[in-house]
Amino acid sequence: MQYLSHQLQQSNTPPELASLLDVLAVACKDIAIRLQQGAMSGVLGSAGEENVQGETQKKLDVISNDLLKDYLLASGTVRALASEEEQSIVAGHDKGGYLVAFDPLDGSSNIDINSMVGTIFSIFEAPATDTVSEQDFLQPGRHQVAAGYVLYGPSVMLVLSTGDGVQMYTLDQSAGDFVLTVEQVTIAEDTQEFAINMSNQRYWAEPMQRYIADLLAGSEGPRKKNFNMRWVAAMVADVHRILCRGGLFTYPWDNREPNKPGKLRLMYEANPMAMLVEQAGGSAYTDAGPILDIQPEQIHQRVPVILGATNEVAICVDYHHKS
Ligand code: AFP
Repeated sequence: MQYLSHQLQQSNTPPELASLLDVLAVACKDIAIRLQQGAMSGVLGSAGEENVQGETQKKLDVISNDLLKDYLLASGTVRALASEEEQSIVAGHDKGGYLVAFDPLDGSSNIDINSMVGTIFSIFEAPATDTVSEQDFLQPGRHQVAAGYVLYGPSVMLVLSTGDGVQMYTLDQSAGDFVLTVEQVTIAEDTQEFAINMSNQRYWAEPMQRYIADLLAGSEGPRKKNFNMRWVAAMVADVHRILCRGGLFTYPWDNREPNKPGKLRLMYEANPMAMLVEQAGGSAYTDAGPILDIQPEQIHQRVPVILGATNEVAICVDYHHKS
């Protein structure tokens, strides 16, 4: 059995990055325990506060965020961190080699219904300068040195890329460690499965309405094949399905709040997932171009997302260009 730390050593991951990834894995095992306790330990429900996004925080959002901050800041490997639950960056160890951006608990609306949630993380090298600021985080996603997530599902799974493909690990509860279970993840170029929140259909831009209508038209329509639909309402779970069996996932711009480019956040949702999807042979775009090429302007900025099977993403993006 290949445990995480052994696999990282074998893959020539820089020792400080391997140490940081090990700390992230330990923090997420701690989060998994809280989630599994659920109602028994009074961690469900709302924390009664709003976060920087104006979203009501769940108790487990706050607990997960605090756990990750404590572990990461104590590790000595983190120069600074950014979190969905933090207004601004949090300075870490002045000799820390890495910047970490994370969504401590993606899919929070699933917590109280015992459905899937996950922790998403994105890692950049720290600047060589003495000081660190939000500006240091504002790098295109292509500069990430590692990205991944821990999915708290029937199995607790760590999915990770350090730039050499994508590996999947499953938590061995008895050993208390993550075991390598998929050595190389690949996404098929074509698919017959898509993921979108259909209830927003009337708010989408016209090209997305046409693209989805053509999927729904199935074999009698222009695509000449039938499609299946899934929507878990947790990006981490929908992306995991795509890494496991292919598909297309999209959360497009809609006109409910026209000034908002999308719902998903670039730094700690779209960028890390885009790295994983590209490393697995898929594509990750906005309607304007690759997500990993976007020059960020602020740490909580939002983007529209179209990711998954390369040929299907190209078809979806093409609907926007033709219009
Ligand atoms: P929450 O963390 O607030 O539940 O949002 C999850 C998420 O950011 C992303 O993980 C999902 O894909 C998407 O929002 C679900 O959005 P809808 O609830 O509008 O379907």
